[in-house]
Amino acid sequence: VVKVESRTVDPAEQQMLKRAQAEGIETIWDRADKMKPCPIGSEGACCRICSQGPCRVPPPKKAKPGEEQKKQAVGVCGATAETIVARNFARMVAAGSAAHTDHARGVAHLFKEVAHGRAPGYELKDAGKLRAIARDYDVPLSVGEGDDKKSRSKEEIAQDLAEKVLAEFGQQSGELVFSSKRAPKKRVELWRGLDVMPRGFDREVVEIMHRTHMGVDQDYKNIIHQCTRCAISDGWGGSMLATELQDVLFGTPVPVLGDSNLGVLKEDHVNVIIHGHEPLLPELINAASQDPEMLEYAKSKGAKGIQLAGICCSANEILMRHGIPVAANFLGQELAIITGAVDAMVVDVQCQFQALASLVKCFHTKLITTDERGRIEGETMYIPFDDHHGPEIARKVLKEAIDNFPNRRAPVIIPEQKYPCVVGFSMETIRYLLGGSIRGSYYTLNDNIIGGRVRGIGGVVGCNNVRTLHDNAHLSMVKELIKNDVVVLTTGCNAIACAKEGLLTPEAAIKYCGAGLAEVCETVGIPPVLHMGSCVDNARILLAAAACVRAGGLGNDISDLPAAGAAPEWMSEKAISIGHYFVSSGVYTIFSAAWPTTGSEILTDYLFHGLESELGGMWDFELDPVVAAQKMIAHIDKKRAALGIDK
Ligand code: NFS
Ligand code: SF4
Repeated sequence: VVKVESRTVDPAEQQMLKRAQAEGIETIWDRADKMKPCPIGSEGACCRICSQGPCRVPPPKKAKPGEEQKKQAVGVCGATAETIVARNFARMVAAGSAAHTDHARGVAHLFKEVAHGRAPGYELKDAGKLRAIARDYDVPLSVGEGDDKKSRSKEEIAQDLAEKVLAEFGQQSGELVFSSKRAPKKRVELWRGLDVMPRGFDREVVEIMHRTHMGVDQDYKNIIHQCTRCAISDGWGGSMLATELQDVLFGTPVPVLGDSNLGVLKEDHVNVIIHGHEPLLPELINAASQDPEMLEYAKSKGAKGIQLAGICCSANEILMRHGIPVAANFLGQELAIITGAVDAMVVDVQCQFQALASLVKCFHTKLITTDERGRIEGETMYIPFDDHHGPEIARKVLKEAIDNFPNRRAPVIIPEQKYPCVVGFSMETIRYLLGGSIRGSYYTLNDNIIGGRVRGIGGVVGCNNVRTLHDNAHLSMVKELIKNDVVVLTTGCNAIACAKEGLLTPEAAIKYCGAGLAEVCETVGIPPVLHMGSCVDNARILLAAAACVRAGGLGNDISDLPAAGAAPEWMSEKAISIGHYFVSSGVYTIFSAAWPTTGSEILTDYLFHGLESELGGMWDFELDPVVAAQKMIAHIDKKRAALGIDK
């Protein structure tokens, strides 16, 4: 029997893994043990884009002294390792960007329907943010002149804005609005000079697919060039749009207290897990769960109430807007079901194991898919969401969960671990908390960085990866950073790992931080690790970085900031797109767990070193998360020295 401690550092999840072992239930760790990854594929050195292959071009063995060094093989068509590896990397960027942008598309469609009053259950909650976005998109906020000047209603503004936003998906030329207006001036000029300003969301993804088709772009630098344009269209486009429009519809997050880990489930309540990425339906499920009629219905089935809990990025969305507890991150999705306490798991898109469908058959749990793009063979039920019948659909989903409460069969075992967390640090909240009252900007944060109390900023984000000890890299890296006075901005599954460890509380500052950062956290009353949301909310980190630049004192571009980014347990294609837009924005970005381009030394060297002279940011890879953190700190110190604030 495998020791559960070798699989996850989380004691609640270890308990569930023990149960799985005892009852012969298979989890992702068991499947990973059985599945040996293909070494050539993991280096990216395998091409299967045409039927003359697959062609394998692994790096040749190093020649022994006196022997002639063998050349690296090329594909049947002559494609070099550089081309093949770059193509594979590019397709990851395309898929990741497509996921974020297609998420934005759904939000934009809903936004339009809300603006026209055709989407019951929703409203335009944040009028201030609506106007700010409208200004960027040149949508007039008023009509008439002089004495006749009249402000336009929220709905009128939103209707115009929706058209402009939706047009950007199919836009063929020109520039995306956020990319050109929200990035620092110097960055935009750099991008224009390099000809990497994105033209339209869909176009950039399609172009990667075309260029990486057999026999098209066979110059690795040119392939990466298009990766840069596509990644910018994600970070400073699709992801940012998803985040901003969600804020308009559901509210911009402000600090809120929540709970984390499997102990948030309640034996005597109907437990509904919200798992996936798009908060459109979860927002309404939350509203429905507070409906007295629904509560009565739950009681009629013998439950004391309804407990919602999240997994993955939907968890982050509803946690930071409503304080709904988070049960687990990516690798905990099966373990939640293994409690035997989950009456329904509601999924939409992204990061959902197909294995859930067979796992729920060992328990009473209903697996409810809700998105036409994300069906799972063997799902218990499909209740498709649509913009026009949201509240009805949310009630239907909830009713299915309640009806299932009396069907629990396996003994319910809920781990007791449950930790509080303070979340909801949107770019605006950080500005409010760490901004000077006079300047109303990020000046106080900058001032603390210049003064050295805060050494720099670390963005630590991203997935879990079953090939690494679950949550270990996240936690070791974050602790190393805050110990060295680097304030951490977090999203995604890293944020959930930190929540479960108690790092998202102001008290964590005294326990884990260096003296300088601890003092700042204590004065302001914030945790040293600031939860900024889901993975599309990495756009909030970009906006925070742009705000730091604008506040002054730390150079003129994001690449001047003492800042670094990381995804210590990444696994998804989305993570590669995110990483590449951080690099394209001028950030030193380091990944752990695995690196997908080792099949070409030349290409890897270009990503790790060559890009710096073009973009000011570059990729890096380091397996050991503490060493990776030290490399981030070294980069931060390099930037401090360049700014002359070395001490
Ligand atoms: Ni990001 Fe969110 Fe988690 Fe990774 Fe998946 S949930 S969008 S992809 S695994 S952080
Ligand atoms: Fe092989 Fe070239 Fe076809 Fe790729 S495109 S599979 S390298 S022949």
